[in-house]
Amino acid sequence: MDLPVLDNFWMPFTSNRAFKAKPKLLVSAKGMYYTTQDGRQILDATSGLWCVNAGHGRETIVEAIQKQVAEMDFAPTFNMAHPLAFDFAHKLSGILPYDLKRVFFTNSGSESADTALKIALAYQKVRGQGSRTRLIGRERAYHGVGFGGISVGGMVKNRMYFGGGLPGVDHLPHTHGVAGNLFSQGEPEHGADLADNLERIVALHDASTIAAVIVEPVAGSTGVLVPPKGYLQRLRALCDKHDILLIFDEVITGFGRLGAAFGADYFGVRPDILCMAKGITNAAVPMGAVAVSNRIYDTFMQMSDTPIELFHGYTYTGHPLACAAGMATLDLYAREGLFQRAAELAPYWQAAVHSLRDAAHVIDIRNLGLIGGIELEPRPGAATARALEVFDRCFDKGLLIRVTGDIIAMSPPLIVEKAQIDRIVETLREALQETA
Ligand code: PXG
Ligand code: PLP
Repeated sequence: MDLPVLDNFWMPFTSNRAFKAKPKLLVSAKGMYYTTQDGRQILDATSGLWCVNAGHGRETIVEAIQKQVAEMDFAPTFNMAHPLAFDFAHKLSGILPYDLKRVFFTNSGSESADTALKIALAYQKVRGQGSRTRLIGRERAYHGVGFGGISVGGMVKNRMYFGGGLPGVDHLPHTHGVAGNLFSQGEPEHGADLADNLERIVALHDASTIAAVIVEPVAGSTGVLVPPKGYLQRLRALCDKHDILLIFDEVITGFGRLGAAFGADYFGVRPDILCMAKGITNAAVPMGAVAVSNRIYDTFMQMSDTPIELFHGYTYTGHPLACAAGMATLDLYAREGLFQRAAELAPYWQAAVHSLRDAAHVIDIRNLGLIGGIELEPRPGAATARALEVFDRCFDKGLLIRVTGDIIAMSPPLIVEKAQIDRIVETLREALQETA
């Protein structure tokens, strides 16, 4: 197969120069595997980009999209709608946790994060607490690439090139690096008290100026930071104490990744607003969503003094193809019991990734559900180079992993077999051994 012309596509979050010198092209996908342009099978240990939770090319999803596109390609949802958008919101509400049963559709996780922040600000205004304009994020957080998301986010490269960000934002400290937590299996023991930094922020700004706190239940993109035991519970209690909204960004932790429908279920902590994307359609059509509590939705319906209760939305909000894909995806998750399957496999996954403790260059290993993070000692004077080399070697050996900084992050589809987990770990061990 000939290579395409590589000049025109400006690739996202990629060294375009390095890629275009040595392209890696995927041309088809089925189940746990991609096929490369040169005809090799690649075992997918990352669910694409944390999104293909049910594995690739699932027939019922493909058929649902094909049927829908032939029937109605697009319909607006501003001042009119189509039944599928309501049907899908209703179906989704069946697995949404607690009382988060009202759904606003977006097209990505970035749009979900920005939508959640805007709903939080508008909610405070509508309920007569318009002085609550501050948003609190966390160091090392990833909430996508919109200006809202990078403002509350905490990954320096994603922020430093793009101006000052939203005003009135503050950050909690991240939860990594607490003494005694290295090589924790599952939730680390130490560090729940890091949530108390919210008290410090409240003392500095006053609660009456704070609208919301946003966190990822497990921080994914920054390199798999699992919350210390009790941390999220403490954050919830402090938000209650100060009447601050708690937003969970579940773009990665949603749809079975932790072995429960959502991180909120897994940790038993109720957010007020919940962001989704990725696994919502098994990534077959781009879509995101924001669920809010009945209380928030009802407040808008009862107290808004304008006919339009929320001045926000996207051309493609509730796109028919995405709704069709989402319906088929939720059916598939339920029919195959994939969230339960992830929960049952999690101990095997945990033992497998922690068996790399004595592999070359490994300085920490973290895991929860079907997520694994393996931190490497950076090569002196060349941060990220070692992990990138491991990534390349794995790809050459037929394994797709993800690297962020010097951390390897893995999140296989929830259909992964034990023998495939063994292969992931053994391939990684070899690649680490061969890397200087
Ligand atoms: N919030 C969270 C918690 C995410 O993980 C987004 C928002 C943004 O979603 P979109 O759909 O706009 O990309 C994400 C996305 C990685 C990686 O390298 C992680 C994400 C996306 C791409 C790569 O780990 N997370
Ligand atoms: N820019 C322009 C000029 C537009 O007309 C629109 C939508 O109509 C947008 C941006 C927003 O696009 P979307 O609704 O797809 O986010």
